[in-house]
Amino acid sequence: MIRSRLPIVALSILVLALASACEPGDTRSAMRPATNGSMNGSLTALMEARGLSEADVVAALKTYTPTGGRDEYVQFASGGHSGQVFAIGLPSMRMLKVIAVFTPEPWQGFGYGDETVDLLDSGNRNGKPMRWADTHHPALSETNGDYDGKFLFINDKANARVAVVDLRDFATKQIVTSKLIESDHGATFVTPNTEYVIESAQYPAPLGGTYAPIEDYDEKYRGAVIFWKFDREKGRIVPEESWAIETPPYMQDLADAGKRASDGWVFVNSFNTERSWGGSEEGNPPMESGASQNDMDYLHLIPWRKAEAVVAAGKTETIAGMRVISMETAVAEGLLFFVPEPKSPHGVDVAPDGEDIVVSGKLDTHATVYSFTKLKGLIDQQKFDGKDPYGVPILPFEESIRGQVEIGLGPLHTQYDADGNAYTSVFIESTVAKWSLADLQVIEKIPVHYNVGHIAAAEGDTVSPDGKYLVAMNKWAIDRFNDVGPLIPQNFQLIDIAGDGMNLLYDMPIPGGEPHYAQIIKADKLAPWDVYTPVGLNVLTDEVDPNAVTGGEERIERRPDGVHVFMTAIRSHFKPDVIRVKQGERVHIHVTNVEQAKDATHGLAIGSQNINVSLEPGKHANISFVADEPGVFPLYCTEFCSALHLEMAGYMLVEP
Ligand code: RUQ
Ligand code: CUA
Repeated sequence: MIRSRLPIVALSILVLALASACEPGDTRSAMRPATNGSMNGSLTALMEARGLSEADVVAALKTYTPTGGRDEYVQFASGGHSGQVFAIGLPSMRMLKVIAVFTPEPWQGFGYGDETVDLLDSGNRNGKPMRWADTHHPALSETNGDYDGKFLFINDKANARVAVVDLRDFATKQIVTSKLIESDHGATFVTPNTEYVIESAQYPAPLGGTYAPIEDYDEKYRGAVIFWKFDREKGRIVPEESWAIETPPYMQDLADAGKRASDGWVFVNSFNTERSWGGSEEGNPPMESGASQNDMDYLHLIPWRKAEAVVAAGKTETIAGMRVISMETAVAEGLLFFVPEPKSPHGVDVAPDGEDIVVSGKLDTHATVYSFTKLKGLIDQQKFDGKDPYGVPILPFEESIRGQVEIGLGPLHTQYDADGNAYTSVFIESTVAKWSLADLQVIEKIPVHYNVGHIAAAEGDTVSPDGKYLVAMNKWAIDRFNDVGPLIPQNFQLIDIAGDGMNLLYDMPIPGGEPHYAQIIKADKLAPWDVYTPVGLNVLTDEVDPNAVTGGEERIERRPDGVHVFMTAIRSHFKPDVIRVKQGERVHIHVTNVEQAKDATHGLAIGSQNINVSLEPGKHANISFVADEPGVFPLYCTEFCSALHLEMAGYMLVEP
């Protein structure tokens, strides 16, 4: 990249100006080391000692966040096959939280003994516990096409699941899955008022989890796009009100919901319209070449409001408990159209006005810009260029597009800013290209390190993007960080897009799974709780738990179904702190953290029982297990909550 060569004097003035901008009463400035009056000299010496250029110092000043300072944006990034979601502050690039979603996360007590085990089990498939996921695309809930900061959705590509995270406590509340499909990728994407969460299949399979020989691929294998109905009041997906559309056995890829001009439509791109299914040892081309023969695949266009009416009219069949509009019905009712998209496309990104729809081909050098007005006009006039083998009408390519942008080798994903620019990641080139939506010309490119997948700009896929920052989510990080062995971190690169040029500000290693997509929300749109109120809240039902315990009510009761321990946690004791049971008895611990002080979290761990719950202030948890081994099992608090934290302990005695 081209480094800006600010004169050092100007830089020093900038530093001094920033330093003196703090009010005298600012506690943060009081905590900072005093300047010695020769800032110029010391800054130069420091730069020399650390080998920093002026551009480095400018980047540092733009990202450094003093102690106690807050970030302007929060980025939610998928955690790839860690199964989690990462919350990261921007511009500091500080990791704020790993949100446990599909994978047990001990420090959150997620998946060890309490109702979070049931939550994880609700995502089981074929009765098998699923304790990992491949999370790809987070979606913030939207109101009128803008992030509203209330909920976050995330998919699991490997096991076709969708989770709901409540942003009041940054905690997972629900996992849904349908046996209709076996994997997903076009997930999660929301309609502009979060009426639906979209999950489309990736790898075709017989719908409903049945068997069919792979030679019957064309006839029996199918894709589907699921529209999960979201109930904002309850903060939950309602599976009974959800439905799906059957699609041909192409590999449906990413999706996006129309907005503004294209509100009411959903776009799903696809590859492998060749319907290659591999079989390299059986005389077939391997999947990678079999699936990239055609010059064009199909962008799928679905008018979801119209489809919703067809579902309401009962024109569906039920497969694996899901109401499904068959392909035949979809074609007859005008619910599915194709338009060709070049070549091995990946991703479809609707521009803020909803009029432009951008698709890039991994094996093409262009970004193709479709015009929604043109697409809609062709559909209204029934002007088709034939049908695919399943009878789905195909719109003429040339008449559907506004133009193509010559981007470079391997364009992938596109985001937008506030000034009518688009940004496209260019995988093979390892660059991000900025281009103008108005004249479809590339303005500038910035190199990134290396093999960028998705990019995320601040509110960059809403109706009103902010610009300012863009994060390149790079797949490789070969020479970026201290070596840690052959498995190395992912690399997020923060890019300043506020001015005319793009400037690289910061590299952040992601020590987790490979994040695919992220969304970046203005931090002041988030209003997370400080503590759970009222005390005794069950954080999965959002209600005071019927077994919540208040101070003075602690007790142990023997009931036909086992020993019930009603326990409170408060600095620095559990009450009761001795639990006596007989071998083989079922133990139910109902424990409430009765504190309301911010950050006064306790944990309850019981040795050798695989029990470990996190009790944030006000939270109630129910733990149930069989004390099947006799012995003496210490229990203790896992959070260093006070000076007497080590004393916050007790015993479970299991008498033979
Ligand atoms: S996809 S970059 Cu799910 Cu683009 Cu991975
Ligand atoms: Cu409570 Cu440590």
